[in-house]
Amino acid sequence: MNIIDELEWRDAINQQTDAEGLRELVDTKKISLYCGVDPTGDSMHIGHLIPFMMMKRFQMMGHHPVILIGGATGTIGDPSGRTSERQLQTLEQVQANVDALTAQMQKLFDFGGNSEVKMVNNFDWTHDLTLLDFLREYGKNFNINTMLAKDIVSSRLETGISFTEFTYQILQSMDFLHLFKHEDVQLQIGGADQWGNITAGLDLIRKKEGAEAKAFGLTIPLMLKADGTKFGKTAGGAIWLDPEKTTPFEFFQFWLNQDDRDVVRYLKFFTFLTQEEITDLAKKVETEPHKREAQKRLAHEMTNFVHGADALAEAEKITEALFSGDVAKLTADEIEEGFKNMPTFESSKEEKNIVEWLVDLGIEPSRRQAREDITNGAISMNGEKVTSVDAVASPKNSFDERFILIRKGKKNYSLVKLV
Ligand code: 545
Repeated sequence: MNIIDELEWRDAINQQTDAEGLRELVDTKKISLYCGVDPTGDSMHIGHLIPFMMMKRFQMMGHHPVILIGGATGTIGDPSGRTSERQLQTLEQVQANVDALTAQMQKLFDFGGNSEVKMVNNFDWTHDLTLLDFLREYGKNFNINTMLAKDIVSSRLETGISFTEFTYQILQSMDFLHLFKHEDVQLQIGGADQWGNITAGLDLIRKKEGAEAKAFGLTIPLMLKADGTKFGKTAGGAIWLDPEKTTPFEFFQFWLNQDDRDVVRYLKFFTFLTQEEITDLAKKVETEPHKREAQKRLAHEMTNFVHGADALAEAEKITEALFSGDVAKLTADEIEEGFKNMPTFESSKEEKNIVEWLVDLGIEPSRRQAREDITNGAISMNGEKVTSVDAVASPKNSFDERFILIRKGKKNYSLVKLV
């Protein structure tokens, strides 16, 4: 089975410039291929990750991925898929984002020592190009009519597009040509929105290197959810790879909560599980969906890949504690992570009668209600049932003098921060 069969099985191919030619090429040799990311932000989200996961699949089959960080293109910004002109970032901002994305890529794809993955920055071959060279060497090969006909540009003609953003496709084309010549890169991949830029690059390669030049383009379909809503977005926004923006626990929960109708597609698309393993999990979605084994495996694989084994263990531990109610075994940091999005209250570190304290904080509406809930055994503090209305809330009985956790009923948690 070659890489193209593998991608087809995973429903990971949208468009190809020459499907037969590429199939033949990967059957005869190990190729170099590339995908770029622009430093327009300081972290990728899971949508951006997709083509890089596909690059890893090429690598696993012996091919050579090149990751391009757009230190040059990032100062302009790709108009693809956007409906309005971008605000230029400062060069300092771009550089800070280059650093952040480089670190993120390194963590994910490990370029260390004998790794096969290479990283390049298009600033290196763009920054000293003069305007006249740009116009004479490259501009001459671009036909305005062809450029205008690209979706990216044509969709913006009504609202307007600057010369700067219009020129973006030339910059990305120069990269493909540069990598074709200097790194023997024969394939560029990207999300479906990159089709116009990728084909522009192929045109340039043919014009400069001759019609027989063997270079190819492949795009990956846009991820959709079975219910028609946008993939990768939750009420809290995008799912980021940066653990400061989306904690590993939230990340884990995102995958765990996927619909039965979507989970198998995601296993194929995102994980490195084998076809046999995925087929097996798909059967379990059919026969015992209540066990949610496919979702658990998806959450496990993704969190392990993006955040590593320790963060995964912590996310699984928090998930299990929340499910069983046995929160006492969690550390203060785990409490903070697991309860980030639950109702939060602040209390002083003074000891106080539990009834008074619950009412003062607003967790209980009245003393009468608080007493009633306690007597009925509906209130627990730090995972233990409160048995007396005379109990006290105290930093002595807290997580690291930082948090007290109150549960009302089966799963209504309130996090009280001691300040
Ligand atoms: C630049 C120079 C090249 C080749 C490619 C590029 C980047 C490309 C682009 N890609 C997108 C991107 O998003 C910003 C991320 C912020 C952290 O704009 N012109 O940089 C996304 N890409 C991944 C996928 C994508 C694409 O990084 O290709 O389709 C999203 O899934 O939008 O020589």
